[in-house]
Amino acid sequence: MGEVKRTADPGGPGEDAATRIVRAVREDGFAVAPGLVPEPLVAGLLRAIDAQLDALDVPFGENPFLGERTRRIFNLLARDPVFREVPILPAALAVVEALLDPECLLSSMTAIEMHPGQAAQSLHCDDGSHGLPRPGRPWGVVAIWALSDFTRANGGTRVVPGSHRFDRIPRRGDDPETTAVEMPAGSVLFYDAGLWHGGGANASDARRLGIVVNYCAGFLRQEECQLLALPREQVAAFPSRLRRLVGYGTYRGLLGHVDRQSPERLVDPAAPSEMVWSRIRR
Ligand SMILES: O=C(O)CCC(=O)C(=O)O
Repeated sequence: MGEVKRTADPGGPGEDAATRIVRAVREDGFAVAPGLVPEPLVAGLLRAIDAQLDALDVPFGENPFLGERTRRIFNLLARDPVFREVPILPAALAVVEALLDPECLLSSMTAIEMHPGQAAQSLHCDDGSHGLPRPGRPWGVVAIWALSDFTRANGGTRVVPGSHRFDRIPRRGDDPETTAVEMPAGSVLFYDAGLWHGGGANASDARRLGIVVNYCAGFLRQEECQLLALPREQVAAFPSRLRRLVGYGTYRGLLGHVDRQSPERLVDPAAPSEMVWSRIRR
């Protein structure tokens, strides 16, 4: 499968935080950025998630993968305006754009509340559905926002360092050595979507809460079809960057166009719309 590295690289002298994270994700497949999420935002997200868990009466998952002691809220952007801040937090988006490119998409965004007694999730890759050759360039980057502390005891995400370089996705019965990611609330775990990983087991007496923010290359299909999942009036109120992240933009001025214009024009007639055709010379 390939050589396994044990730890994320601590970074060289003089590197800024984003460069260090990008380098570690490229080399090790993952990296943790502590203190990336401002405390008031952590508090606002916790309030909104708890309100939605109640309002939607979210049940536990129906299988071991979703987690029989875990509750998930999908399509977060439709639920509360506070979630709009998450995919575009500049310090996090800079890392994602450096690893993918600035025309990447938000693939899905899910709140995960893991209760005591949750068993470990099976190892998997988040780009496993594409069937693209591997190893290769990153097709997706995932940012897990810790809204509570993540520890080995409460189910901190298990990763297989270096496994984004393996030539296949995990199979039933694979049992490689894993590292439990430990990080305080307010940290973000970034990983290459090709990394073997899974939620840990929660053997503590408290819940583990986070948001999984999954980005993909701009020419791939998103996990959540946000063009349909998000009411158009909501999208019209999004900042332009967020509109384009959910799909109201084009890739290289071509993929995703509507009548030769950027789909952002459907929610904002003044949106920029430089298309590939204007660049073609006679
Ligand atoms: O909760 C985690 O730590 C990881 C969750 C995950 O990888 C998934 O549900 O696909």
